[in-house]
Amino acid sequence: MRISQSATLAGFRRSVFSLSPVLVLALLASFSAPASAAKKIIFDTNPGTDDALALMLALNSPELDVRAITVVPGNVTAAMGLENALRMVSLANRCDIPVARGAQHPLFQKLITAEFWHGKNGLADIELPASKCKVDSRFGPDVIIQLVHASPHEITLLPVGPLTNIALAVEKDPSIVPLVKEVILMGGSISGGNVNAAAEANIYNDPEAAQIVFQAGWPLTMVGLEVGDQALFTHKYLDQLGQTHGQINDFIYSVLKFLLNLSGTFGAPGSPMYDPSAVAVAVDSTLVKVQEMAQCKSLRRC
Ligand SMILES: [Ca+2]
Repeated sequence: MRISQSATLAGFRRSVFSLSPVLVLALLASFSAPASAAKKIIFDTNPGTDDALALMLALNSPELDVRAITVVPGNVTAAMGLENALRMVSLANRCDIPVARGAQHPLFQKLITAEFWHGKNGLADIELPASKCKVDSRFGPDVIIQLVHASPHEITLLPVGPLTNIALAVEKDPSIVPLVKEVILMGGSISGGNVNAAAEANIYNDPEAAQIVFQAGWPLTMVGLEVGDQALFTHKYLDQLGQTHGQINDFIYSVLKFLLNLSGTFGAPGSPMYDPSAVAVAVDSTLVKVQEMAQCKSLRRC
């Protein structure tokens, strides 16, 4: 495979080193309001247990200003994911953030959900109170398009699920591509998958959407499986988290306890922090080392 280094191909970076779970824990415990200079993000998500951790991390990181949450199916159905997103935003007392319904299925593939990993309700079987927040009436990809045009060169897209909504936004309005500040996504792998030997779940669930997003030509940082696998959340950190209490804290504690028990059944020493790692990179890009890689305009020309 030939790797080109032209200017338009230089934006695709991959993360190769882990971040500290201690820092993730510290950020999870931070509850400051967004600062005015905070990075504007659109959080595209399929909640989902690690999506829940990532969302709470984003909402409670003063470095980030969550402008919208768009929901995509993947870990759970679109309807369940939307309900979960609304309940979590309500728990965080952030009904000011638009939560929009997105795609209902992958572009071409059959939807494959993963309740076995995320619990029957997608949130570790934790029943959050009914949401006091209302769903935004707009279609998720339209929210992305509108917000990017409203704040050109300022919006960071932060997808932590299949890339269906992002791809739909690009297909509907390609003019957003040069107006997006950057894309930081959780997905992909360079050393082996978690669905099969090669594929990571977010990419596997909608590979056509992933191709559109990876080839769009915008600056893109892929926070792949390797990063989350090195950012292991262990019982030691859970014990630390359990020493403080609050609605969000207790919810996060229960999700992490569920994930640690699940990881334990596979003999793993801790639970990988996949989606939270992408948020952490958005908070502080120096947490990881990245390697510039070629971004192919066409798979046949790579
Ligand atoms: Ca996810």
